[in-house]
Amino acid sequence: MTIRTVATTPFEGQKPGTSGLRKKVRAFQQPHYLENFVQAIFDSIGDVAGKTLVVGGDGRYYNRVAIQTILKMAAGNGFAKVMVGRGGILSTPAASCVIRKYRTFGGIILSASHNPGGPSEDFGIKYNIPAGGPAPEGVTEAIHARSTILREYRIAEAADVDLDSLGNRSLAGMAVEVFDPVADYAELMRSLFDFDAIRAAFAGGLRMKFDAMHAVTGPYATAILEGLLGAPAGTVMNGVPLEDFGGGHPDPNLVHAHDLVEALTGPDAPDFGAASDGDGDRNMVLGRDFYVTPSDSLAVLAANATLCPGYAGGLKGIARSMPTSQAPDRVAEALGIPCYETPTGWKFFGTLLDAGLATLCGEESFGTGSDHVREKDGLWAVLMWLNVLAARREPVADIVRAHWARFGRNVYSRHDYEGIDSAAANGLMEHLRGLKLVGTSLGGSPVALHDDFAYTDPVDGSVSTRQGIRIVFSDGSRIVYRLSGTGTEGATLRVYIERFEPDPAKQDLDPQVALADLIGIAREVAAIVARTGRTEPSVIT
Ligand code: G16
Repeated sequence: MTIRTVATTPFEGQKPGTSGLRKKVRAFQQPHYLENFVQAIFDSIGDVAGKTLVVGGDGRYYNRVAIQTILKMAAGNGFAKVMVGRGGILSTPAASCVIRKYRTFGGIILSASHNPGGPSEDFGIKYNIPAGGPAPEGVTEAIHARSTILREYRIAEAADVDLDSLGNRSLAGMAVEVFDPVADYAELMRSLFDFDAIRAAFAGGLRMKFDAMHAVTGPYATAILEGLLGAPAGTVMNGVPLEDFGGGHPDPNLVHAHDLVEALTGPDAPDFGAASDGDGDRNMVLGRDFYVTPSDSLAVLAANATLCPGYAGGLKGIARSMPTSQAPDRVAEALGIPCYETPTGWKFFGTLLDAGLATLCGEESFGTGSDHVREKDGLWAVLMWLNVLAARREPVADIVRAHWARFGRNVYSRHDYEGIDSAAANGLMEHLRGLKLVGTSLGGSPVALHDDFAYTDPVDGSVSTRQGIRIVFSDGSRIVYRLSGTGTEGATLRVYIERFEPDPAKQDLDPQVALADLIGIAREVAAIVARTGRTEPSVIT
């Protein structure tokens, strides 16, 4: 066995964003680029000798190449064992599940999530800690710092490992276990939800479509929905994972999951529709002719959680990211439990879940999850909805409308301006930071709060600043501005708009109509048209 120490020089910009390092495939294909980052991870996470690591990804282009490199580097750095999903496949929540179940020294997940895949598209890599969640900022900062001074990496000289058949093999003295990526995850889901009731609902005629978008959830959804739960064949659409996601954009929203939206439209449409993203951590939920916003989905699931066996004992708390609507806060208040407001990024939920302060978490960016793993979990959210539907036997739209009637509706929309010039985007944010709005009125509404959101983690005391500009009006309506931390080209401006509507007679309005005045204010205050040259958002959700 030969371990080579290879001389290298640092690359600029190996700084993880909202969730890991995401770049174009061609950036990762540069000689030493991936190796440098992997070595920076191994150098930053403590003594790896004799430890076990989990590795897997969403199956996108470059997944297999990267995994072979990571395996050889794990051997070169002294890991005792690496567990790899068959075919190099592991959804992000399944990776979290396996890391926790087998108490490994964390894992490396290869994904650029909802971003497109293929030779000219995106790739990504992140390290998840032994608790199963994305590395917190302290760790990602250490990895970045290490990447700027790295001079060499260690790699075993060995043949590629067969990733396509289950079993144990050896690579330069290190054990490699190729395992079924679905089995442990399916078992965990079975422990949380009433599979008998859901099976009975399907047998009784509940009709569903799940759009896997040619991404990683295909095998999971097929095995669980069509296999264990007996949904008819064909319930899962686009179920075969492809390296380029079939040329699509595996982002489960109203724009990119248009096949599903079409399938759920009209009087003969199925009762329930759902989609997941590239790596299986996001979800979108639809009823017949009805879209459930991610914020409402979290609120409805929280209010109905005790219908599910895994949550029958009640919730300890709810956590949501700051730009997520305040609908979950109302449920928490009614349940007499705390609701935490964190910055955008699932990594901020980890400490709350570990400390037992929160049970359910969610984000407006199509992320919902619980303390069962330390990632958001697309299929978990779909199964929780199915459990609620099986228990309540009402249409999705009726359940959500009844929720609004009880708690009030937080009418909500997000406007994304994608691929804008980075300097213009930074200028726009600086402009917003510099305004003095408290005490003034915008469009006749007094501004009660105007700040750049900062967060102090209640568990470990760590502080995160500059997490989004908030303009909150005296009636509680909000406009929030952030720049995305997950893109790979230019900048994406996200504008989040929200107003509370307690009157059931007014709750059924189209959010774009109900929020029109706030949307106008949001554009004017930030001078979006003048600063970005965009007259309309690229995506509205
Ligand atoms: C990641 C994070 C999420 C975050 C989302 C959007 O999701 O895990 O917590 O909400 O990015 O981030 P941004 O608004 O900065 O683009 P994913 O699904 O891409 O891993």
